Amino acid sequence: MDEVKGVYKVKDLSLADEGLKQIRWAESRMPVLMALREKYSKTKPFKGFKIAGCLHVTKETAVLIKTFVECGAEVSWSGCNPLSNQDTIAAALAKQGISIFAWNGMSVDEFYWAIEQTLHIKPNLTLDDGADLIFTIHSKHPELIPDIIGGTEETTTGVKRLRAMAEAGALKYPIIAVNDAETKWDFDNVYGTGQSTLDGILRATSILIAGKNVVVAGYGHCGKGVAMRARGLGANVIVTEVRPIAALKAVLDGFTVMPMKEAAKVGDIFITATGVKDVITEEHFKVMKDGAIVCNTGHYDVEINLVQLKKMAKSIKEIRNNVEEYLLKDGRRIFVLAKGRLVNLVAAEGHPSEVMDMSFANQFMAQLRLVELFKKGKKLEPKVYEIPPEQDEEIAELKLKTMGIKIDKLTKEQKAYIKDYSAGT
Ligand code: RBV
Repeated sequence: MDEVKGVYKVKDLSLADEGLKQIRWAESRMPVLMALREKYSKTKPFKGFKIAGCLHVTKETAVLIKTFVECGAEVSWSGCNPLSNQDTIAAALAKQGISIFAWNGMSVDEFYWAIEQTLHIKPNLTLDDGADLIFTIHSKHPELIPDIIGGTEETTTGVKRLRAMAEAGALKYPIIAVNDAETKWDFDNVYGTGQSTLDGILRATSILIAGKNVVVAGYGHCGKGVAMRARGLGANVIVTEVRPIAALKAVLDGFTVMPMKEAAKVGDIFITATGVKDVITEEHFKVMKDGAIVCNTGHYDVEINLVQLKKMAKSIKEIRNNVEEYLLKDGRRIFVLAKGRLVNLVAAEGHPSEVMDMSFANQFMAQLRLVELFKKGKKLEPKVYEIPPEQDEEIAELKLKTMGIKIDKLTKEQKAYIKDYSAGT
């Protein structure tokens, strides 16, 4: 482990060169965020502001961190999942003088220790993925709250947690729900999760997907993306749901829908994407086929009940990187990927850079908005706020521009027509 107390703690600083190469690669695929970097590095709007961040330490996150730094911010960072940090990236960031506390394979205690370290800068802004940083501040360091002007949240699970906190009157500073931007959730959650989840399964197992029964639990944005990509590789996709509307959507999208109890008997690969706990439990493990593969792509490792599976197992052994074989007392084997944590970030590299380009452009703009409001003396109530629609449109427009795609514009007459409620047949 390489450490300078209070500044960084990473696995191995000598991995920095490899990390730098990966960051450069991501930069070349993230033109929107790079355009924002170029624009705001001139005026440095974040000068004098300190950001504590808690988000997967990946090459894309490094591009975001460097953008904040080049635009004047002081940053301190930790990962938002014990198994998703890339040691090469953490080393590259530490080497460039960024305060970072992250390594792959942290224990849960180390995970919270790392969050605590990032608070030493006494942040004015927080950036979360899953709300663990915000929650730590509220529960253990309320003395920091008066200096915090606001925060942003990256993911569905975090936004849900924060809305619950706000409803209970427990949220003490304003949060912008980056996840809920159209240019985040309609892309990152669908195409990002879809591709990277299959990527994680393939890197971990190297199996053939064609012809397999792939069970996708949850047909929200993430589940939809996963189902779509599994079908693209030739799988028979079965969806399980609890919400009637989502189930209907899955049916009309051409997927088979059935309860998990039924799906458990026929599935070859199970992927949970629900944000809810106990989606796959003992009753399902009991009827699974020998050789079934289970994994999760939801934010927390609660969707597959591994405590119960452990109790059913005679032995557990790692048979490949990120693949654990649970040999059950009745002789069947169940293979668990990435210890039930986000398979796309643990076994692969997370969402592709092109899609994180929009998510992180939203993060950057949302943080900038908090700073600009603060500079204007405007104080936001401690609530969860949406991204303004103009920001969404601007990011989509920029993204299209970088892709060289032009679109039509409404004429004056068309604009008037849209507003004219008297116009019928
Ligand atoms: N996510 N980040 C990456 N490559 O940095 N990949 C996925 C990356 C984010 C994504 O935005 C999602 O909302 C969150 O991780 C789930 O923790």
